[in-house]
Amino acid sequence: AQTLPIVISTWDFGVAANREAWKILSKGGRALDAVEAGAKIPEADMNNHSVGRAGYPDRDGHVTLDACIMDENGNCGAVAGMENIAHPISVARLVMEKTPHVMLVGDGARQFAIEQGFKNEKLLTPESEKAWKKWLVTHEYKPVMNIENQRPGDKYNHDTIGMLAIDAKGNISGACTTSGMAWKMHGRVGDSPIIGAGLYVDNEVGGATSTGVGEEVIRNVGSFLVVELMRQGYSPRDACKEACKRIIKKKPEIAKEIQVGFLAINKKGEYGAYALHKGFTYAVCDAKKQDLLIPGESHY
Ligand code: SD4
Repeated sequence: AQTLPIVISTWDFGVAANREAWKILSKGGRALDAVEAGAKIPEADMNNHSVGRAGYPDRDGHVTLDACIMDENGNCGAVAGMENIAHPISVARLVMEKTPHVMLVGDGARQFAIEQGFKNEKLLTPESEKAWKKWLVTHEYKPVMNIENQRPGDKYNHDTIGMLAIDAKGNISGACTTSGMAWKMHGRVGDSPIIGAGLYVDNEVGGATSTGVGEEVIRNVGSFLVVELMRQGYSPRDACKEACKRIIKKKPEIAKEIQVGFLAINKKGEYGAYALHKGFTYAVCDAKKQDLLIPGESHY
């Protein structure tokens, strides 16, 4: 049987993020604190061009960040299209804890962050600016699959961290944070900050999160779907597979060309994942092993 606590997260960079979350979970800390601390690792990573600082900008050169967080009591908070603030996951948590709202967007989110003591910073790095200028030459919007999977320093590296944790008390929380698809339209919001799409937690059942081209996840309310399937008795892996099948059924031509991956955990701590295409990975950390990286199964 799976031991608790446990934390799981998307992609190779999930290993380092899990380790940070584990510092909290292993001491009996709360899952909510663990997922926030874990998500902040890729947010701060200058070699990661898909989350937080140093994220690739939209087609107009703005770095706009999306994040959401959800706790064991069904509380949730989110920010979308936020500029100039390095840790959107922490702002999302404050939206949850300090406002009567669930989501703040754009300049309103930035203003709220400043009021809460966050620094106004330039997030576009010279390296990201260079990549953007290079993209402008062709300015063709064609998301590359699994780009996070390439090694840091590679030209394209882009994806989202979704993290799910169960603490020693058995409580579940989740976090999801991203700079969104590189070269997206200004104002575009993906699945990652949308509760039910990029992330969903139900403390009676489990949690789910997603990565990849967010439009197809929003269309199917992906993470909510995965949790509801687990409620009906699906294993985490089978629930993720079914959500992928839903995407394929609705838009078969699009599904062939894009990556989407789901990751899920149930109340017992059993976990699983499924993706449209090969190349998705996820990281698992519990008392037995802190740096497990598992290749996700895929449809194609
Ligand atoms: C989005 N799912 O914005 C997110 C993040 C992503 O590659 O870039 N995935 O659609």
